[in-house]
Amino acid sequence: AKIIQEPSRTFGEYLLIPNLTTKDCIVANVDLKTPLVRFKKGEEPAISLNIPMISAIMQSVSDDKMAVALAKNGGMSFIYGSQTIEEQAEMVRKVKKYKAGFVISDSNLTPDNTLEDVLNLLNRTGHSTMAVTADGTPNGKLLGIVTARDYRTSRDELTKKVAEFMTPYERLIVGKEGTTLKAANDIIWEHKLNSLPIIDKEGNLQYLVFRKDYAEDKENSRALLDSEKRYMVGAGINSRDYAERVPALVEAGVDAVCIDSSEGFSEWQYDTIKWVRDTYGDSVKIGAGNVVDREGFRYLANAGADFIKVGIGGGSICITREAKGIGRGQASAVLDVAAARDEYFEETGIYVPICSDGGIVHDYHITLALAMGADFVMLGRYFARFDESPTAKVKTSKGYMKEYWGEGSNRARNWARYDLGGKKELTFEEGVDSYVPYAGSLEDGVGITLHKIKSTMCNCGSTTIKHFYENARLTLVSATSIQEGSAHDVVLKDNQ
Ligand code: MZP
Repeated sequence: AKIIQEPSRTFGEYLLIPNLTTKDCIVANVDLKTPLVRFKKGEEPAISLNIPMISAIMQSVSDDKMAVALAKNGGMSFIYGSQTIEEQAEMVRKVKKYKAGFVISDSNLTPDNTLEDVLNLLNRTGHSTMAVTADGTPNGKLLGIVTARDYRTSRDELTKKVAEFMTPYERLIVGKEGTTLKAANDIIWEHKLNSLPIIDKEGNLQYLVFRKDYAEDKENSRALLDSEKRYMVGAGINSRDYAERVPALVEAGVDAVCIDSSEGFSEWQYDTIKWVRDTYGDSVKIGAGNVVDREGFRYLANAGADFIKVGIGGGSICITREAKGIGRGQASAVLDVAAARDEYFEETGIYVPICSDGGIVHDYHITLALAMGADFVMLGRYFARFDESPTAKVKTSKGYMKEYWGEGSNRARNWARYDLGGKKELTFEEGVDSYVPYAGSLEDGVGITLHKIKSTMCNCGSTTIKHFYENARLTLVSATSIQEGSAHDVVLKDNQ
């Protein structure tokens, strides 16, 4: 055998070293937009994510409810494929039926409600825009239109868009968090504005309030309210029934599919990608994987994969390394594959995004993955903890937990993910059934995680993922210095 002498390393063995933070390097200026699918040099990718996070192709993680919640926050779910084609297509259909459009306010809202209340209602009803009327009925006096922040548009883009819609004599006046709808309308009229952006304490755009004319001017309203837009959603497929599954998913409106396999350096994946290309050309986007090295990446990139997932055996519920002795430390895998992606880009002028899949334990691991060259990360355990995951919330002696099980566990029975032919009765488990600590709502959890990522990027002098990857400096840490990294040599008050 050929022995790779460098040990296989994982995220916990690295730390970032700060770079100069310039004055414009503030959290509000960090843009986490990242490509989802391959693109040619000088061109824009057909699909981008507004945040570098997608949810795992797992029964215990990604159903239609998770997909809507994550899409609202700028990411994307890949709905699990270990269910019938009809069931999976129906979940995709349910996500796509949500319109990022209008809802008339419910009668419980009054002009004195804060805009936060309005935003909560938008979130609950799965809409991004609401007309608020004095009595809550469609025919009532229109007080204003509130649109939730457009999660697919960066703050700068949206601010530019707001400016475009203003007539030249108007100025951009910014309202503060906590304003009531009535107060917002008063500002709009007093300053002769068409719209008022509302910002939070950190200056991030939260939502916009529009002057009522916009509702009366149908043409403008339609253009302004991004209304034909729908949430993006992906779906997992396998290399067996793709000729039936992919058409059903496409018909349901899926934005991208991804071959879900614990080990993707295979001729079956090649055939699956080729079938999609022969059948649909470039119009159906397909991810593939998982691989952990340059060879695996190049094979799938040459096959035509739109993005490539990286990681074998690092998932929190995964026992593949124990069961089969294959895998690679996640950091080493990402570093190697990122270098292969850059080399491929140099050679061909085609950029194939890579996704670090599994093994994210702390929020900072996401930041490290981005610094090491991942374009985005896929997370299972992380999303399973939230209200929006499909599993039961259970009270245990250690507090509230959510159930979380692997696709290779007896519970999921997703044998297609691990299939290499052979007799069915010889299948063996590669995953476990477990609990993860309950963590509340996705929006709150993701909000904190993103804030941490952005703060760290600022420490490293970057406001974009590309700049961060190109300029980040990482250091390996010794076992002793890892100990130094958490509270030490003090007696924690909670433990007394
Ligand atoms: P994590 O975010 O929980 O650490 O890892 C999630 C990833 O683990 C998934 O995206 C998938 O690649 C992988 N996975 C899912 N099921 C199993 C299993 O049963 C598994 N072994 O390894």
